[in-house]
Amino acid sequence: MEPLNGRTALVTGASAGIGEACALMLSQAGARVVLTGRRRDRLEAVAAKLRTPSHVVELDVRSRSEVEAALSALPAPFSEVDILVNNAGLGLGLEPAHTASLDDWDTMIDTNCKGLVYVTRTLLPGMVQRNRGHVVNLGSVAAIYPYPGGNVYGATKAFVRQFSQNLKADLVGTRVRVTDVEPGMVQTDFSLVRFRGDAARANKVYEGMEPLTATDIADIVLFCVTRPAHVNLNVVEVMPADQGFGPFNVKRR
Ligand code: NDP
Ligand code: 8X3
Repeated sequence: MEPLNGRTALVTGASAGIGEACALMLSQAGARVVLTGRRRDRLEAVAAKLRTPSHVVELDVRSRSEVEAALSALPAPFSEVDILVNNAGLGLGLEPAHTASLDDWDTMIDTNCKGLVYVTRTLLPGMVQRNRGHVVNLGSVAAIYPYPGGNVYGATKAFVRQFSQNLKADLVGTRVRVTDVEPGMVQTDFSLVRFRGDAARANKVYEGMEPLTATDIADIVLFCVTRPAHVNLNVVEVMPADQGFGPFNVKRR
């Protein structure tokens, strides 16, 4: 395992769930951490738990100008980001395409696709210039396996998969690595956000089965970023043992 001492990690959406777990685990492995997200109080609470130096940036990844301004002016010793975890994201709703909210679709595209692109494009030139870096994107099994109501959420994660692989194509010959981590069901605030604060509905998603935890995913992210510099994990797909694939849906009359 390559140690992370002296390395700088930047995690988007570090205020909860998988992002928070990644910040904690990367810090435990020795990296200093830049925590970004919209909820400053939550970011500061996470920062207080870290054992390495940290820097909090209140940031909505949907704002290109905010992203460019904040991330191109990170203070020393946080200015040279070695590990970018593009984690900020969300699913909204589970309605079929013909009744789903177009506003929700906009929000998912703006956050999961455009936000990820803004952050990556701002930090990538520095990584290439230093010939050192790792971009870890949070995709999803929803990128590959369709399900009813997954319409735009799954499509945003398919974008993340293809963008990750195209980044890798562009970066061949540099020591900048790219990994797309694609989890199945992870119990976080994800379903609470998807169902707009309906805790009973959110809890039902994980009822009677053992979901992945945010720490399970952070552990995988840590594994990816601590491989020797010549090793690039392209895509890591992970599901709970209790989750599987559905059969084709056939409507019979
Ligand atoms: P959470 O809801 O627990 O966390 C989401 C994080 O994203 C929060 O820290 C939130 O911070 C941040 N975020 C959301 N919108 C924005 C925004 N506009 N700008 C900045 N930050 C934002 O969910 P998870 O931890 O589960 O999700 C993290 C990632 O993992 C997402 O990309 C999700 O799609 C993906 N994923 C999750 C799975 C699951 O089953 N949980 C499975 C597969 C993938 P704040 O609100 O403070 O801005
Ligand atoms: C979140 C996992 O299966 O709810 O990306 O879409 S799922």
